[in-house]
Amino acid sequence: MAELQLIGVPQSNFVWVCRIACAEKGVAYTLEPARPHTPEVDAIHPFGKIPAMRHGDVTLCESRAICGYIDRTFSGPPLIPADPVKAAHVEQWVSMINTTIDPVMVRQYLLAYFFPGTPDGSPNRPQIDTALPKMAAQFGILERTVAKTGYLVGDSFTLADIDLLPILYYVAKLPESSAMLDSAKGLRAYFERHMARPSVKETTPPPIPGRS
Ligand SMILES: N[C@@H](CCC(=O)N[C@@H](CS)C(=O)NCC(=O)O)C(=O)O
Repeated sequence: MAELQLIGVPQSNFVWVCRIACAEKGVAYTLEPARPHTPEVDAIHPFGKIPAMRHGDVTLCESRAICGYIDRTFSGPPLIPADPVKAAHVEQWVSMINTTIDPVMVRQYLLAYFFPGTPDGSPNRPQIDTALPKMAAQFGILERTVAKTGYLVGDSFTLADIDLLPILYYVAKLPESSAMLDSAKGLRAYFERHMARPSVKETTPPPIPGRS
């Protein structure tokens, strides 16, 4: 079978999600560390975003589609449970993480530190301050959810957890969000426990050049 190629810089939380998925399934892959809106990416993603994927004649974009393909194509532990209710709950969380949590914690808050767009390069305070109350609410929801079993869904590690961990990894490095994570003791324990999984440890990206 052709080798799977993931395309995208490893620091992207969505590229990291796909790499954890491969590691969980034991799937070999190569990583082409292309930035968004470069020819390799634009050839696959109509909006030039990362990750993209090649596997023989198959090309795909969007982390959810890529992880679904990896889950169905390769053997290894399922990333999405066979049980229809649990599978729907995983979809529900992946959707909420991608459409509600990532836009606040990564696009709004994290990028206000890493790519602030301010004249002197200092953190974009108005953008950070707007994100903080929304993040506090999201930390509370996540804390209550993982309190039940130590996972977002059911009692096993799924694509929902895979989707969340890279986001928590990044926000744990920044002041306000790391304080929020410390206050959410169950979520902090969830984070530490799952960050120690080999699939997560071995795919942890190097720092963003010049930014951490
Ligand atoms: N829904 C997409 C989001 C991908 C995404 O936003 N990737 C970022 C990097 S983390 C990107 O390519 N940004 C460039 C852009 O939005 O133009 C997925 O799940 O793959």
